[in-house]
Amino acid sequence: MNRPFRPIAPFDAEAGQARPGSAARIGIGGPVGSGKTAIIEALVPLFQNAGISVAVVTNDLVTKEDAERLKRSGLIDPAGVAAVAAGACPHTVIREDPTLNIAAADALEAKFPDVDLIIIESGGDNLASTFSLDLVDWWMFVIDVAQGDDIPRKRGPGILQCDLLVINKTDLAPYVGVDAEAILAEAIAVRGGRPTIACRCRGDAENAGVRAVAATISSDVLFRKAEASP
Ligand SMILES: Nc1nc2c(ncn2[C@@H]2O[C@H](COP(=O)(O)OP(=O)(O)OP(=O)(O)O)[C@@H](O)[C@H]2O)c(=O)[nH]1
Ligand SMILES: [Mg+2]
Repeated sequence: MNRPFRPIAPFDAEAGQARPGSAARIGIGGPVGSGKTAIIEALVPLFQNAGISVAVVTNDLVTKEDAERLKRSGLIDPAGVAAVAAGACPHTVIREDPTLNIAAADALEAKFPDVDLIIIESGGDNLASTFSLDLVDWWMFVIDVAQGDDIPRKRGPGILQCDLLVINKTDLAPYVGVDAEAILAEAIAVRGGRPTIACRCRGDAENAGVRAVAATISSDVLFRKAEASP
């Protein structure tokens, strides 16, 4: 199996190495309720079926709600899920001082040395939210169509700087008077053509959007060839 290459990693002088193992670390940020956990729930089985082992760190403000949800889901070994309670602005612990999240990811990797991919979900935040590259190698930002079709136009560092922008809940577009294709086109334009995917976690038996997200992670982060992708 190809081992992921980690281009950016915190340096640990005492251990003499950057991190305990070689898992790739990716972030998922985005506004409250945009579907970050739902996308993780859809991604995990795709990766597992492709032989890519996954662990997850969730961030909530003062609870462990998302971690408990994933542990109960039956989709993933509950021991492979860790929770960080941010306690303050969610971006503080994924950007300004990601120590808690680095420690949580390190602990998961120490427990599961063969894990391939660690997904770190930020607590729901605003459009200015970004990840420190001390914490993750790559990060995606999730918005949804029901938040307003002007969201891409409003730009914001989350939308502009992420490695992949995901526009979720396209199934809801007709109910909120939004043209999903127009949002996608505008998002691609404001991002200068950088990766942007529309998806839905409900009502698509083919799961096409989430599969495209998994394929992007597989090629851009795990450096797998298309035929070895989820
Ligand atoms: N209709 C529809 N509902 C969705 C979709 N994705 C997520 N949801 C629903 O949206 C709600 C929020 O989803 P979550 O996955 O909890 O969102 P989140 O971004 O993780 O939320 P926080 O962690 O609280 O910021 C839930 O009720 C999901 O079932 C989608 O594609 N379509
Ligand atoms: Mg969540």
